[in-house]
Amino acid sequence: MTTHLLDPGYDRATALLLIDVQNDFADPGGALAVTGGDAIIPLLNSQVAAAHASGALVAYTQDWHPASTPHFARDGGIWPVHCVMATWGAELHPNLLVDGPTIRKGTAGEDGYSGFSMRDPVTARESPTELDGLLRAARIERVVIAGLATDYCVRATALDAVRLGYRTSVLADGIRPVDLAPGDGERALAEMATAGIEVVGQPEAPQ
Ligand code: VGL
Ligand code: ZN
Repeated sequence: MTTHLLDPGYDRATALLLIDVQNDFADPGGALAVTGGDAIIPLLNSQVAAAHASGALVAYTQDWHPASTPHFARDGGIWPVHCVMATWGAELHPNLLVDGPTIRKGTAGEDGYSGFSMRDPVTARESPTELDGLLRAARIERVVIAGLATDYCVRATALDAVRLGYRTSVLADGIRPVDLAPGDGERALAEMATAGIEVVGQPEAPQ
């Protein structure tokens, strides 16, 4: 049995944000399967339990696209068709412990990767999701982020969280990269650390 003792310090002012743990990313048969995406789920579930035990909020995001959007390669973007709203691929992975609100992004065809904001692919206008309002209403000051994928939605959500004034941690063992280019995941982690995000569980680089 594997035990997960990672304790990032949950309390009532902290929210655990689990990003896009959906079939299309986390299931090996998903349309945009992230290597090892399902392997993080036991750790995520133990984090959900630890967060709830300490009175922390747990919230989930879903990438939630219309069937046709400039986000998809066939409509001018870069991605295979994935997470089309109300399909199997868009559902949260069945092994994930879901106990908290879910925020959907991309709903009107927007392109943003962050759980906090969406970007109109034609006008480039940014608009917020409900996530910031939800966290402010719960008096959250700190967020702990894990999920998929390191180099896209985890990165964008974490960078937005810092900009919005939250103390922000990312669980290094609870994320996996798409790695469209080799090293994208590592570069995203370095960028997050530079932005003031605490990377929890990351072994120190050898001196
Ligand atoms: C994501 C690529 C396309 C993500 C979403 O959740 O990281 N990546 N859409
Ligand atoms: Zn997407």
